Amino acid sequence: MPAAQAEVGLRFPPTFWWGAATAAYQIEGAVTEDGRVPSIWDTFAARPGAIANGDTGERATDHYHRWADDVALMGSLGLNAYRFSVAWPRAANLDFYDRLVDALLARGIRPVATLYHWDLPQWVEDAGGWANRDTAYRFAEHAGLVGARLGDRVAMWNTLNEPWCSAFLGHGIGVHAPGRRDDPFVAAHHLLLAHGLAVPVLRGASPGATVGIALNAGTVRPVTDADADVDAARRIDGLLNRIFFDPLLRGSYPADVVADTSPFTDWGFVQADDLATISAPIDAIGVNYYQPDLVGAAASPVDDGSPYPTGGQVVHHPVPSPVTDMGWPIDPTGLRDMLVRVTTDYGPIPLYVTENGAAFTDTVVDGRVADPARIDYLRGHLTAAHEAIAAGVDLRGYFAWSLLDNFEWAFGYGKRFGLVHVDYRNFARTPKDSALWYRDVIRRGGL
Ligand code: PNW
Repeated sequence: MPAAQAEVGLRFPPTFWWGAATAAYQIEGAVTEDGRVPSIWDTFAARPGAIANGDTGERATDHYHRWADDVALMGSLGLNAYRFSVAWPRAANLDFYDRLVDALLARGIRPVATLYHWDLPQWVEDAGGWANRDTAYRFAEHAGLVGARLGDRVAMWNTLNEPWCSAFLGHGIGVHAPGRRDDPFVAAHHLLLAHGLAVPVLRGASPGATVGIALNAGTVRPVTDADADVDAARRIDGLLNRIFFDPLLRGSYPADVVADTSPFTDWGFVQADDLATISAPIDAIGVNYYQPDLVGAAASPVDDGSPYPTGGQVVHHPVPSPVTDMGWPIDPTGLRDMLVRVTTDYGPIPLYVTENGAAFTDTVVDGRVADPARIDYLRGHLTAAHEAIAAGVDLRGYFAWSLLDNFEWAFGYGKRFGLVHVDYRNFARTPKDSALWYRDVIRRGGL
């Protein structure tokens, strides 16, 4: 029986957005072409030891030159949405994105644009970067520029991708660009302010579009139900989830987070009207989910190199599940629980899974990539997403991370998240078995 007529056990809504996601620096390459200026990731990648194997985004997957083939590939997989990011360093010439958006629409693929997926122009960093409040205003100007060019065609905007990573990895432990160890809380606040300032700008430029933000939300569980472990989970949940969800959707920072973090920051950077700006109404939240977190109280203060500033009071426990090539535990219940929790605590608000996926060591054998573990990962997480819908979550779409194998930040090209394999010697694309499986899921509208 052809796949299209196969039984569908778990049917998704007919309006569901079936997508895949990428980010500019991870796929484009062409870092000196058409007026692109350097970003903090070019600078960071040039720092000895910053990136595994000395990799950089200089050529990446060469998508900047192969975009038309890549859009054709998306069409052949049946995607009806594609989430990409617009490189701020390309602000001087947005022709590439103009053509990309037209090509997507010509194939019936909704363009979903992220305005900041971590590639801050180096000139903005040199003026203080996210530690400087002015950067939020520079970002709103950038949003206006991109909105004016693409706003008539983009279906959904994500202002920022994962401000948690920018703040806590970029400014906390310094494993992401710009590699600073200063105050992640001031960076987080200025990122949120940037988002809030951009929302009305995008609404003006793109009246029909959905406007939102993509957060790396996660489920944080206590290792036992002892009070101290439950309190450790509260702290980490505060530093991962509520520090973003509360200002965005409730207009205030959580009091417990402000209290917990008083040894590290004084929050004096929050100005009178900021929270009103940050909580500008949005249409949807994008959630990027990879793994749950299991935490407990530390018997005595430990420094485990964690990005969460807790003064060493929390320990992260291994989750008893199989892991991906990143060492990240595979636990789809964390996705379901997170979607339900966001809806219960902050909703009802339309949600999109804007990223979900797994790295495995994939190789091409006779023109084929067998990646059954990725199929299991995707099936498990789509099942969890379906459970969330059944529980009343207004989930509107799902974007696999990633369309292509790509530059996995500090891990370089060694970690392959793609549905499509990239051979970095000649940039050949080979859809993995998971891509073909996903195509069939999309055709059937379910699992
Ligand atoms: C996300 N963490 O990054 C990003 O949005 C993607 O660009 C990236 O390729 C993908 O997930 C896979 O890593 C994250 O340490 C990086 O918790 C690190 C973390 C979370 C998300």
